[in-house]
Amino acid sequence: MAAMVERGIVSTTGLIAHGRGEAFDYLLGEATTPEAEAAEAAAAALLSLAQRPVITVNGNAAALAARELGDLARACGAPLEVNLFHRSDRRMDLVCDFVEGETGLKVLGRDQDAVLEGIASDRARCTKEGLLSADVVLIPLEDGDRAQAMVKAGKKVISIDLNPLSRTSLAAEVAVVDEITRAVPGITAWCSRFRTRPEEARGVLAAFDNHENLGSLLQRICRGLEEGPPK
Ligand code: PTJ
Repeated sequence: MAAMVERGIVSTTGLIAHGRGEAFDYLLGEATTPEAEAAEAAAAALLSLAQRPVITVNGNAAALAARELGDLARACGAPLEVNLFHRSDRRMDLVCDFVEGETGLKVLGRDQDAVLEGIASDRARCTKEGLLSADVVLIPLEDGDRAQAMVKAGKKVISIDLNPLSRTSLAAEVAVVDEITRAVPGITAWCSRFRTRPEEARGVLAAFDNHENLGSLLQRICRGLEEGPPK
């Protein structure tokens, strides 16, 4: 990630966000929990059943998992849209070029021609073709304001965020609390399964309750802390 900051892909604030994520990953045992697995299945179900799914990509997501996000985009038929919090024209070009080079896919975001209501920062900028007209949006490593604005705009939001208490995780329809490099291949595998099984996808989605799943994750973290260090 430090090298990615030097290249201009990751912002300096992105390094701090990365550290926040790592701290939660330690509390979760640096592994995909059963709750994360359930959320990954529900996320894939939502993406598979969507009319216009979109995957947003920021600097951190690009640096950590560009290829994996490209595989997921192919598996669920969603375009990748680059969208930066710390935006400059130079950084937009750098991240778009990087993601296109890693995935072999053309990304949306170079020509932002729309604005998402309810956000003061540059992060409101998006594309009409992508994010603005999406019904389901996957937002890896997203800040809370933008996640809430998307929910308010009527979009079904899937987050990937290691913090189960973040505003993003709480606002999402499906919050995947897992490290991005584990979460994305997990979601992709479920998408491949649901391609020929829409009924199964509907069943998985109907059985998923985000609030309950986050509660169960928090209990898991608390149990781990009470048990103390592994022997
Ligand atoms: O590239 P930009 O300019 O768009 O900026 C991107 C950042 C990440 C700086 C910006 O979106 C931001 O400040 O995000 P937040 O509010 O820090 O939220 C990021 C969330 O991602 C935090 O809750 C972290 O715990 C979580 N996170 C960090 N690393 C990972 C992670 N979740 C999953 N996997 C990770 N590797």
